[in-house]
Amino acid sequence: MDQSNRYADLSLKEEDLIAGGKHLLTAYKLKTAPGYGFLEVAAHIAAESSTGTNVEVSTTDDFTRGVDCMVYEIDETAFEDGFGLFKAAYPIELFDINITDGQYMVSQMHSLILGNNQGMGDHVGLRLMDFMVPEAMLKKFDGPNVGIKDLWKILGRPEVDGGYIAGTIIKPKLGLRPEPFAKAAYQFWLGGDFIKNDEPQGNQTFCPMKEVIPKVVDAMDRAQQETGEAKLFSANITADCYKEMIARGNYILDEFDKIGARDHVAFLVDGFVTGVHGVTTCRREFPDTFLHYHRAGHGAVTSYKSPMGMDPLCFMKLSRLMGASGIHTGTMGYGKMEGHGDERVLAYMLERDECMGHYFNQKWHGMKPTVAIISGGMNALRLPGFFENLGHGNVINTCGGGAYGHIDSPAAGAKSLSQAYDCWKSGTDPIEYAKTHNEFARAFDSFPGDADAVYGEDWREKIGSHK
Ligand code: CAP
Ligand code: MG
Repeated sequence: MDQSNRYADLSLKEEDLIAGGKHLLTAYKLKTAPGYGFLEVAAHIAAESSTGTNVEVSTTDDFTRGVDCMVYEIDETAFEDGFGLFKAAYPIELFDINITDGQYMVSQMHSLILGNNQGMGDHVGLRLMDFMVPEAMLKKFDGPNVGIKDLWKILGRPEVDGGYIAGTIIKPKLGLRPEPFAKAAYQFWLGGDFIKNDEPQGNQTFCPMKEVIPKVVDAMDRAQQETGEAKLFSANITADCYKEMIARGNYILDEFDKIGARDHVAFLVDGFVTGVHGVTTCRREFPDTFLHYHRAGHGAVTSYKSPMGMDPLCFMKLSRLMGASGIHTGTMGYGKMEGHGDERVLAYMLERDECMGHYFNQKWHGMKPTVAIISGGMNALRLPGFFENLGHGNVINTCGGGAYGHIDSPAAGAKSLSQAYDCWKSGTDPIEYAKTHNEFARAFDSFPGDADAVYGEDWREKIGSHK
């Protein structure tokens, strides 16, 4: 049934919808199944995502029709791969508010704008490319409470433009028992700021949480005393049940409290696999703890290889609405994961108070920022180019292989990361910089494949021998 006479009005103007402030706007990439018209399917999506179904139902009344989602713009040939674009406006009345506090929830919003419409049979691809939340809704999402400025403060840095946070992920990913785990942490902290659990690390029988955490606390204590610097640890509290997450969180905070370092802890939540529930549990149960949104599995819905799901930009926006203090944005083409240089916008959308996305300008109306966490195949050699592309270094960067793969030591690996930032910030040519900075120079020897690819094979002669 073609429902475009009810769920589409191409005379509606986007500027009027924005000025009215009563709609959440969306942009979708769509390819119809053979035999279906573009507007027909777009209207069906609007129906299924708001007040309708595939047929007229007799229970519909005038009020119902007043809150229909409306397709207001289409461009059937917008993309080279045979996909078209349509935009649709959702009246804000469609969105669910909590009975406890009147706040909007991300779960229902997600299930409406990217829910059943994913499985419809009259399209072969539907991807949410961008969305824009109006002020009236935006102010009623939790948003972040803790941010990078709180971490800068702990590190003794300025709260504005406090710079690069050099981090790592304890590697190997699995298989370290408590003693070697804590040793790995201690060794990195001698040169770096921030350590995170790798996302599958939690409470394995060979490394029980209640054995490893006290050892990590001790490692932090020793590293802080030895270096005279504050150190940070992002502990994974991901679990199926919120009670387990809260129990883990409380246990970890209590342990770090023993050295007065409760605020040196972040909580890592695997927000894609737990869903909004896991993130919001952490956001609300531990409002004073930095919420580290790790997104393992997100590629299933964000990968550019897929005609489905959502653009990574939408994923980022959802995480800020939920209240993530920081989220993995990928490495914008400089590391091992899928991505490209123009993904700068992911970081800008998270950290700015207003940002132009792929289709919409999003105003955040003072919502606190979410910091970009840069991870995945990074090392000191890749960082100067990354900072240049992004235009700043106010990020958390975690390099697992890039730190523990440094041929001298994890501490040297950590130092090479901060040196890479210093090199870029000072505008020095990396080859020149390497001549006077041993840890950075030794990163060339540690990652010769990257060194050849990024700086050319003659780096060996230019830098000379550093041992
Ligand atoms: C990085 C990492 C992260 C990825 C996830 C890993 O380790 O710990 O999970 O960064 O991707 O296991 O790969 P390396 P993303 O530094 O050793 O690569 O950050 O894009 O969500
Ligand atoms: Mg990992």
